[in-house]
Amino acid sequence: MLIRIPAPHQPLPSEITPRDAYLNRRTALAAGLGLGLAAASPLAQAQAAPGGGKLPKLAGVRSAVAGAVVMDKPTSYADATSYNNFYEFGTDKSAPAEHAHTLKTRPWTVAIEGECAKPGRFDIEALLKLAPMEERIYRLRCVEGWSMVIPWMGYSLAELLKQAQPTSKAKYVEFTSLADKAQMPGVRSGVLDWPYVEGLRIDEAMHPLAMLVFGMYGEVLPNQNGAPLRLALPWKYGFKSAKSIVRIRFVEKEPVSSWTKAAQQEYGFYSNVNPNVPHPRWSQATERRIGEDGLFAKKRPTLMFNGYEAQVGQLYAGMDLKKNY
Ligand SMILES: Nc1nc2c(c(=O)[nH]1)N[C@H]1C(S)=C(S)[C@@H](COP(=O)(O)O)O[C@H]1N2
Ligand SMILES: [Mo]
Repeated sequence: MLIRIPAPHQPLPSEITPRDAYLNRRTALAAGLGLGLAAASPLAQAQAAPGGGKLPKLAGVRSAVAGAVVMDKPTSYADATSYNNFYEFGTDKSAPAEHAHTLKTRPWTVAIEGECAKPGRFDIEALLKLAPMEERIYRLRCVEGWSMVIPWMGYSLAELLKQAQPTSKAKYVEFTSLADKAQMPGVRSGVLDWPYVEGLRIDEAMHPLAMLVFGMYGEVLPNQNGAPLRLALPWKYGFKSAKSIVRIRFVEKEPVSSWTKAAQQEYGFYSNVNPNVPHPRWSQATERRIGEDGLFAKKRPTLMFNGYEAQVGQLYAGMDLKKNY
């Protein structure tokens, strides 16, 4: 039996989970679905946190990357697929689930461009086979003050990036989402400057926790969650994790993301989760975990780097995190 010793900054599950959820997890652990046996048991968590059962299955093994599996209880599939931000389909939380059925996820290619020795186009079928599919359970903290816990299927973004052999000029990576008015009704509105663009410093992009995601809850991604592939960057605010990506470009200069363009003082390039740096219009000290909205539900304290400080803190050593928000 493996005993997991939480890092000092990580509260014990018994401290952060409502009592009944905690007891449920104890039962699941006793049944062999917990972390001890899960490493050898593909999709163990998917059994504990079922998907919708309507989309193709996507199998994977429990990730061995440090910090890739948090102990928090996964958000229900129903909540994770009905309360979404995907402005290409509208600004209401319910709009993506209502409208994203018009998104065509096949055929799909991702262009790799810019400062690299091997630019090219990757077909989605090739991307699915590029590296072993892993299951990781990440916290997702939206800049708006709510959070979820999602079992993603995918692999480290670095697996793809290294194939392209970035040059020494590749200081940053820019990600572009699909923007097609015919498939995405929200793109007809001027709420953002389309296409949706995001960016990372190259060392952030190469960090093993930066994940290229193809599925969730043991199934392929629902359209509203960014099918057929998106990012999951668990230590950053949710908007950094671009959905339905069609282009990845290695660049020398810091990319300007869509949200920074829209409101530079509010959405900085780094956008690391940080309870000590408030958004200009609200505090970031606490969060509402989706699914815990009962009468007695308490807000949770937001964790530095969303609880991933032990893994990613070094990336920002010596940086003023208030200036580099
Ligand atoms: N292309 C694109 N990607 C996007 C967004 C978007 O509007 N368009 N919203 C972001 C925001 S604000 C969040 S919180 C997450 C939500 O991901 P989820 O719906 O899978 O929970 O997706 C991010 N990725
Ligand atoms: Mo968000």
